[in-house]
Amino acid sequence: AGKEETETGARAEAGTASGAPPTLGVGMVGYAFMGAAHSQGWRTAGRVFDLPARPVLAAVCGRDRTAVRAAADQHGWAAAETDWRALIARDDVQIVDICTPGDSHAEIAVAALEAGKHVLCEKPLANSVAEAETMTAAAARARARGQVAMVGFNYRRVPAMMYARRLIAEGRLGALRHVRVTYLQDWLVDPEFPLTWRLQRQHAGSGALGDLGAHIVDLAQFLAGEPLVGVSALTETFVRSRPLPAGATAGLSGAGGAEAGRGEVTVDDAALFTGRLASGALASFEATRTAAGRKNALRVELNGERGSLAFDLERLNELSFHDHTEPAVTAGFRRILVTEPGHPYLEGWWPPGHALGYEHTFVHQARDLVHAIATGTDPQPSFADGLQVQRVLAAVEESAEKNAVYTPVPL
Ligand code: SOE
Repeated sequence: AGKEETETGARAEAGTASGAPPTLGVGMVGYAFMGAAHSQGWRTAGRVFDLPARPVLAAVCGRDRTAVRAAADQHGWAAAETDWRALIARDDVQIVDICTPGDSHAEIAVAALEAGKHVLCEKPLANSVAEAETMTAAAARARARGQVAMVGFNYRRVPAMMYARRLIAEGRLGALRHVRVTYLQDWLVDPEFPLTWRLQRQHAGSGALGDLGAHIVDLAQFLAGEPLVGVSALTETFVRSRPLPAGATAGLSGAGGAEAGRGEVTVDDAALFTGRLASGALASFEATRTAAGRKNALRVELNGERGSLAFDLERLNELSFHDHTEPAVTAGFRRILVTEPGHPYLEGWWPPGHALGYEHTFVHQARDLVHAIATGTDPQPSFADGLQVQRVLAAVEESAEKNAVYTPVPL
């Protein structure tokens, strides 16, 4: 098939004479935990949803030739590259998907956008506000040329979260009073867990704050439909030195080796903060990787003058809704099973009650990005949204550093 211009101007492979949709070649940088999750998304989106263009897993990139080849075979990528610049330069790549640690996001994203590619970048968008500003400026210039850039805040794409946003936008909660969000994990409880890149400021930017706090800040602003305008924070690093990794580490696992020595943890283990939304609603946030027994506990509750909504990622097919306009004697939280064809994203999946999971959020993310590219619309969340989250994270760190603590007067 020859090449043709998509509506946005980026090149896509033309469809076949049989009427098959054109293809969009994806080039992914990084292939660890997030890379595996994104691969699932790209592999599946075109098979489940009726898309205007079909994603093709063109090439994956990583520095270790043997490992990246193995990852390509495991996850279904046609080719493997060891230099991200070579990946960006490929003619069969129209979307560059960045799944690397935060310290390389800015350089890769800006280069890909300048090279005329669409970009999907894992969260948090960058390691600093300055980097996020540079990326957002590059995305704005690229937008004028018809390219799009999206941040991978995948939890927006849990059907129950998207449906919650719909209910809030329809006014079912009325004016918001409280937004309460927590994201608790426990993989850093063990003080002997090794010093992987997620524990080093130069690679990760921050700790639980950027890793988990970024998600809950994005969700709070997305669900409420308004930005945070002020924050007040506490952060803590409970375990200040950890064993250096013995050998390769991947995802949230890895072993430390006594012989390798120890290194300093340069990021937070936990962040706790309050915030005020533009409307005056009050928000509270807790992000930690040291909450024993909590594996991936992202919980959200919103209370408005007409009702409340509650969600728990560990039961992600459910949304609790209380309609405060109903008679008090029958009102109360009820469970909505978000698996109906009329719920967001469910049109492509299983019959009602046949539940979805974590990986489906990445399928939905791929679906939405392909739609944005094909229709020439701004993808959500955009780099500008990612920059707004980055500014909140920076404000949280600044507040925590200033540490304005008031000691109760002893009786
Ligand atoms: C690790 O804490 C992590 O993988 C995050 O980096 C992801 O963004 C989150 O979705 C799951 O946990």
